[in-house]
Amino acid sequence: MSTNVIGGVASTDVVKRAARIGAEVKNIKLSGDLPDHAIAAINSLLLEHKVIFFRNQGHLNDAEQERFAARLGKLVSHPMLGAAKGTTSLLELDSTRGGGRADVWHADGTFADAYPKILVLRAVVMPTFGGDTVWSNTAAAYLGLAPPLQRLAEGLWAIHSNVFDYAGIARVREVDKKHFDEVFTKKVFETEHPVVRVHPETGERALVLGALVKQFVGIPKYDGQKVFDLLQSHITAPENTVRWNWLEGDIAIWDNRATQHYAVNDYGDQHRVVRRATIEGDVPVSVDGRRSVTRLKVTE
Ligand SMILES: O=C(O)CCC(=O)C(=O)O
Ligand SMILES: [Fe+2]
Repeated sequence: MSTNVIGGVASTDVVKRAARIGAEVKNIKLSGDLPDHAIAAINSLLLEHKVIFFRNQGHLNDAEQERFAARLGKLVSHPMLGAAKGTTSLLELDSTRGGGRADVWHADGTFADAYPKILVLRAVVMPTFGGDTVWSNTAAAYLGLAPPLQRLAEGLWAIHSNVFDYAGIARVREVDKKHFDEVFTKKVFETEHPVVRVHPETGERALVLGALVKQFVGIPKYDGQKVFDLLQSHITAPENTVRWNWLEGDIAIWDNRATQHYAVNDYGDQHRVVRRATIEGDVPVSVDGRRSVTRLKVTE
């Protein structure tokens, strides 16, 4: 194992990639065997930068990715999509398959109350051009709102569902529609989340929105769409984002409680495969101390 950094974190080994979000961490070999202080250092870098990137982690196979990720919390598999073949929990996204191109702004799994807190994504097959992923800092997006708009957002709750308005999404392929209709929505979840959650570890306020929002509680769809567009536009503002150009063997880890992400669909028919470990999250809490509530859960 390489000595480094983490643990005694040499500041030169952490290179910011944008002012508000994202850092690359160099000179560390990720593994399930890292000492506790290294794992604690990774967690605090994650809280600070929201998404952290590691190149040259080609030594990680599925099992080793899971072993490393399990050091950050409890691994869970996707409620509808299950675990990729040969793994206990990994989600595979393959560009040639339905649902394999996550080209919408979203936070992962917000249809559930305790949605994932951390994701560990590994680049398995990358195209020769394109295929970057973009992350946004949703705490910075909240901070960028004028105070009256912060207060508006703090009073709002939104219903998130896996049966969201899929027809409203651009570039839908037949294979994606089939996957959405037959696999992704075979169970139905609807959860009410506060639009502003208080981060359980940092205390920061962050916006909770994204593609899975179906509507706001108590606001008709027409007005709701405008409010959604206004708030979400602060999440997608380029200044609040960082973009990663993947090489095979890279790892990205993000804090799903304070980010959204978008996998750019600009690599044509090329093959792109990523595998993701998912770490169980906690139920969001609003600024006035109320917790998210699942209103509907149909699992048969
Ligand atoms: O394909 C990617 O880069 C990201 C896919 C995604 O949304 C995810 O892994 O949660
Ligand atoms: Fe995602």
